[in-house]
Amino acid sequence: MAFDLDMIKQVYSRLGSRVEAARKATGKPLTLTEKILYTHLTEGSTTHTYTRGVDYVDFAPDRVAMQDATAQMALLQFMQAGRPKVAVPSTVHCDHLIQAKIGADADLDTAKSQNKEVYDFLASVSDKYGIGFWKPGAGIIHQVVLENYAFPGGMMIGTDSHTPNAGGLGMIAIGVGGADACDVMAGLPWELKFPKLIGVKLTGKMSGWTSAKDIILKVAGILTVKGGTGAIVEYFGDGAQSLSATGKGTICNMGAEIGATTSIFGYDTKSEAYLRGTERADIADLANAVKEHLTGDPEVYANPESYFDQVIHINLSELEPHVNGPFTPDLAWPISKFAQAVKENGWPTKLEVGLIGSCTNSSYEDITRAASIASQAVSKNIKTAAEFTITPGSELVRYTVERDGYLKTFESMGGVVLANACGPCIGQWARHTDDPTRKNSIITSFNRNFAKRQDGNPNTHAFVASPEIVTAFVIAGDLTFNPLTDSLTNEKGEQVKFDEPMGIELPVKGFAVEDAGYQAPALDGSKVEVKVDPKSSRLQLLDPFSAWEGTDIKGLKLLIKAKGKCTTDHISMAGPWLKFRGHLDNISNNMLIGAINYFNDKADTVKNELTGEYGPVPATQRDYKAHGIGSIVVGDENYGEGSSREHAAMEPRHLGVRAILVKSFARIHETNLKKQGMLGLTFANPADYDKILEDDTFDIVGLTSFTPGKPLQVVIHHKGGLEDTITVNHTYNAQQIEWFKAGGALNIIRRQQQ
Ligand code: MIC
Ligand code: SF4
Repeated sequence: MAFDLDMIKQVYSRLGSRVEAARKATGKPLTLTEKILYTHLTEGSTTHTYTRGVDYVDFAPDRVAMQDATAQMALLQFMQAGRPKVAVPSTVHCDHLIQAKIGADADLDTAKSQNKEVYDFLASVSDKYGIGFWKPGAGIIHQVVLENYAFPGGMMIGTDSHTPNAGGLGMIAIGVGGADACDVMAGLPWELKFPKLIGVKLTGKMSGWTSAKDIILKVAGILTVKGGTGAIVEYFGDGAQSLSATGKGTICNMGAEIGATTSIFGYDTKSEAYLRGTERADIADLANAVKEHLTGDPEVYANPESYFDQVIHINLSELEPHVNGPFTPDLAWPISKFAQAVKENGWPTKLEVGLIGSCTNSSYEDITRAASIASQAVSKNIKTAAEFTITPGSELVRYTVERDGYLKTFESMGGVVLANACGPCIGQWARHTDDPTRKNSIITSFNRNFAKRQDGNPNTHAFVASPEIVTAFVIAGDLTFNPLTDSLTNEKGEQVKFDEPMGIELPVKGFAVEDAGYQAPALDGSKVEVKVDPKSSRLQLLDPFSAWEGTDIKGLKLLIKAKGKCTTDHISMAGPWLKFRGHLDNISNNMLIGAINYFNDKADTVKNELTGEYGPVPATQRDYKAHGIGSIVVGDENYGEGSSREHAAMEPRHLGVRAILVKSFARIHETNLKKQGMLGLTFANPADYDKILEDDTFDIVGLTSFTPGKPLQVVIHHKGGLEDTITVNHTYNAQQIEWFKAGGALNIIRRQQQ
């Protein structure tokens, strides 16, 4: 599991000179983000005159991390790249495929037998290509990375949208699709549009019930799910320095919910304490020696408006705990206004289940703060009203909090400890409910709360808050209760109030673990055989996609015009479908089944233009494919928000959709489409969305002179002979146009290997 100290030394030896060169070239003091980005430019791209939000730049990340649900596709692609070993340190983490049903031990055993084929595949590919393998039960990717691999000033990519969690330790950590990971593991540069910079200045100090989670819940309310698109969010100010490293991790983690490329905090005494506390004193020593480069320049922080594209000020002394939701993570309510919002909107006041943990909030500090509330249920004789689950983020944290008695505290008030895995957060939750048609409320300390996300039930109203607020609500069982001000009636009939939560940042006795769950790869993997059963329903080797035909694309049908929010959960649902993440044809049967059809307000019911009948989206598309007819998908704003899963791009590609035309895209999804050779287009005039009618057919014109910065045209043939020609924009650069022409980026890598 050893982190790569030599690699870190190399990064730090470049840091000073790269920062100096950048200061000289730009003639300006630098933000922390710029320092790290400039340190990771590839040798060929060392100019510093990039226009933010415009120029594509090549970077050389230090690490790659992959979780099991996305690693399968990433590694199936990597296997085709023809490399004997990965070019940068990489790890695989088995966390997403474990279903939460009974409790940690039983659920883990079930997962190991149900997913054996996939775990064996991931373990053998890792062994062969020099990738570190974290077994099921070891923990959730982002927590394990923070504990073991994140380091200040580093740059990492990960096949999961919450990779930015490592920003809590001062690393630029960015979520990507598997095809991007495949490139970096193959030693190719990784391209990113030079980000815009949003500065968040934190002043004051939190107290009482307010925690790091409330900072990001508040920021989400300010910036909304789109506000961070194309930007890196840099936090600074004396308030930032008072936050624990794991608290900073929570903020960066959930920064994915505002669409930010990533978020980051500078190196400070809290980062140092965390590194030392997780047995990485040598990294702390190295970081101390280059400390001045691991934070933004003082001029920048003194005068942020001159250096950031946008600046947000938050006074932590005044920040209230927040509850966000339902159905979207940016609907932010300060706790003092929440009860009223629940009543006014008619959301179910009874709380049925509270869930804490996940990659966002499962640090030692989180658990101790939540436990300090949980223990009051017992000491104050309050009967816990709702169900309660706890998902530790890693075996290291789980083992330590068990040793220190906190798991017992939860169990004594009715909590159920689940496996160290994603579980309910990703819909891997066999929730027991007497009536799924009833509107109901749950509250979690996770980060996403899109409809159906946790339990697949559209009637579930999911809210998001800090673990301690969730715990208090669980005990009260009522969303109109304000834990800060209200009392509860206990079993003796007395009125009791909660004392404020108390947490411990790092375990006084240090972390401990018996088996962290790590498996090192073979030194020489050339003899390791990777087997994929051709009859498997879970794994399928990839066939190359076909190249562009060299002409404009004509006569496309409208597969679906998606209405409103269309996240990757709508495009390629998780939960029960996670088991097909390594089998492109099987998982394609979930394509867009959650998207709402604009013309009938129904999910998974679209008109098949060949038969005139309404049917499921995947079946309709398979029919078009069988007839050699292409189609397009039309969508609204921030299409593809949420996850990094590239299945949301590969499924339409596999089934013959030719273009996705939307008002705007979420970053990772747009790149995923490009990587797979799809056309991702946006309406030049968003109101043209209204011109798209159900029976239209489409021609995409201008492809033979497809050029960066030059819009394309779409001719819409309406039924009855009328026609509209609209302009559509794209963000393809020269390289990405080559991917389109070749039928996908992997076809180019493959060609280079031959
Ligand atoms: C998520 O939180 O949505 C996931 C599940 O972790 C995804 C990755 C996936 O779909 O496998 C993400 O955030 O990227
Ligand atoms: Fe897992 Fe949920 Fe974190 Fe995604 S957000 S990595 S599903 S715990």
